Amino acid sequence: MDNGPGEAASTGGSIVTRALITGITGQDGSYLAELLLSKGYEVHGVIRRASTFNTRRIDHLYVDRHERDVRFFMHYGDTADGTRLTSLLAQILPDEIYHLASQSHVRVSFDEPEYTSEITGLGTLRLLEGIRQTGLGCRFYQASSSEMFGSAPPPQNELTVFAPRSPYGISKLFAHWTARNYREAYGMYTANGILFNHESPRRGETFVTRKITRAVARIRAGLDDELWMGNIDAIRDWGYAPEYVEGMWRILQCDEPADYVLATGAGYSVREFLTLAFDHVGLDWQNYVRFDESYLRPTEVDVVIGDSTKASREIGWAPKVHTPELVRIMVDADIRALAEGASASIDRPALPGWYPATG
Ligand code: NAP
Ligand code: F7E
Repeated sequence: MDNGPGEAASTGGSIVTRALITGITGQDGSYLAELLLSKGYEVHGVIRRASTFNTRRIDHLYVDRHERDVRFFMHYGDTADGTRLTSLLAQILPDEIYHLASQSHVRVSFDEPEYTSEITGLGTLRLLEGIRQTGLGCRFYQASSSEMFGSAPPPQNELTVFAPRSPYGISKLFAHWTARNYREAYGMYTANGILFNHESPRRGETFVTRKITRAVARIRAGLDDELWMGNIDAIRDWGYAPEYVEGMWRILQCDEPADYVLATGAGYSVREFLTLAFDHVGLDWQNYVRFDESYLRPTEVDVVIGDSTKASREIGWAPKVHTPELVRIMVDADIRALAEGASASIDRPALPGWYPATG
């Protein structure tokens, strides 16, 4: 698919900012696309060719390219394919690039370390090299991760020494340092957002939060009676994804490129998340949760809790939704989705006023 021309830089005489989002079909990509469209951007997204539909999270944004005033375009591409990425850059000529595409599952990265390095690590290098070779003067956002902190003690901030514990964390660290190197070596505008876990009703179903909230909805409905889990002592700093993509945008609006931690600053164990989620529907998690060692990781990140003081001070970013409210949002959305059927499993825009009406 390639449903958009690259030359539309202005509408009705006004200059339109053009963004390219890799990973647009993912949780963050879908919220970010909505946010940028609501700000008047022209949005181009890279999607992977698949034998099944993988655009569930962005279908509501799609506009036939023959319509008037189309500002949303999709292009086939893959972070494994540098030639294609470079030709897309030359065709689209983006002002801002949000590089979100990645093999993003930590447990899977132990099963597929080479593939994860290829997509999550080298993918960033391919894109940056494409920007350098085409001479684009665009801004570049790299989706860095708290997983890079690994075993470093909390709270972690921009000055914490990285100690990754998974092929995913190591691949993200390669990408993070590559973005910094292109900033320093070539004067390119590259910024890293070091984001702690952020979740939503659009979260992939195999991440722990969504796995739990889906299970709670199904158990409540009498469809399941057990939930198999791994290490429930791990502690994470869980925020709300729509707020984090707004942080990504703020990071790229700075005059000078820099790296920022985005986090809520509070840690909860998986056990506490289970308690909050089951309590919300009046159930006791201990009656349903079972242990399955296949969900354990060869090396675990025991505790990450972020300190986003720098983001608060320099870009005015601060999260409003904390973990307990996030749990309620996700459980309620999964209960609703179950009642309405699978086609309703993608929630509607979450923060009124941010997004265009999408039906
Ligand atoms: P996600 O839901 O897993 O989405 C990942 C996106 O990358 C999807 O659009 C996926 O496409 C795409 N992708 C995967 N492999 C690709 C390839 N080879 N070529 C092109 N696209 C590919 O992840 P997310 O939660 O939105 O996270 C966005 C980014 O932030 C990721 O880089 C993630 O590693 C990073 N991050 C996430 C968190 C978090 O808590 N969510 C925290 C820190 C950093 P398909 O839809 O076709 O699979
Ligand atoms: O695991 C434990 C698991 O897979 C969280 C990605 O977005 O955030 C995410 O990575 C914790 C871990 O997320 C199960 O061992 C227990 O300690 O939801 P998760 P993650 O590994 O923190 C970072 C910041 C990213 O960048 C990543 O892209 O929960 N856990 N039992 C389990 N985890 C899963 N998935 N499934 C279980 O059954």
